Amino acid sequence: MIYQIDVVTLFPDIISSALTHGVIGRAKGNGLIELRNWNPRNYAQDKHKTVDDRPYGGGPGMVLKHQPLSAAIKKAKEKQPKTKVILLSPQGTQLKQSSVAEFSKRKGMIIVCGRYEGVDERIIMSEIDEEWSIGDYVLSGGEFAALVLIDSVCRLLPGVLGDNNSANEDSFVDGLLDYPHYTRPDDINGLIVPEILQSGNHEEIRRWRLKQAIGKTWRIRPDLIESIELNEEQKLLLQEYIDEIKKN
Ligand code: 4GN
Repeated sequence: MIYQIDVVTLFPDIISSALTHGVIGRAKGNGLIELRNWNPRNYAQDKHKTVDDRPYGGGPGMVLKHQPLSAAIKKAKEKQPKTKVILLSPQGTQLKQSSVAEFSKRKGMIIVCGRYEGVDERIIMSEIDEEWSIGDYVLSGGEFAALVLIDSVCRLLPGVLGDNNSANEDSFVDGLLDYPHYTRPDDINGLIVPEILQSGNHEEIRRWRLKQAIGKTWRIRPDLIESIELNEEQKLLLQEYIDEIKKN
């Protein structure tokens, strides 16, 4: 099953060029992902190909016009008639790893990228099914938010990451931050790799990593600890972590 991504954007090169790199670029080359861009500019009707206009009520900036945007969305929908149309904006529901995982189970996405001060509200009323945000900050356009959504979703698709299991071990999959990673050499200016990681004892290594993940989450993201239910092993490891801190 090929994951279908249709992006409605005034700057298709931002989307296309960013997705030529790394694992997502390879997945596109391997035919695991299909990406199409739809530029509202190509559907503008006047000779100047106008896509924006002044806001009713006055004020600074311009608003993305209904007609060219609506026409571009319609073309995207012809490729994916049943797929939900997503707008990325600060008003959306904040994206979480759990929502990313849900997107990766769909057949594809139609993503609308806004520009200027905003898009005509009638687009949101009649063409947009879901509004999502990548976080509480403002971007000059939806393209970088779209790339965050596309990257986070595509790396979860079967066959995109080399190791079949590596996405299952990510941060947030169990609601926790990641454990520390090391590679050679074992000593960098006296900063040494924890002994246990060189022991070959897989059960001890698993336990150490889980303890570090829980401990780090407890220290720097207590809100995440509050939002999950720790199992008995995780409670014990957190207590061990706290006791170790107190000793030192
Ligand atoms: C998305 C889009 C932030 C986000 C955006 C976000 C473009 N900024 N936090 N900017 O996910 C007005 C029209 C602002 C589109 C929008």
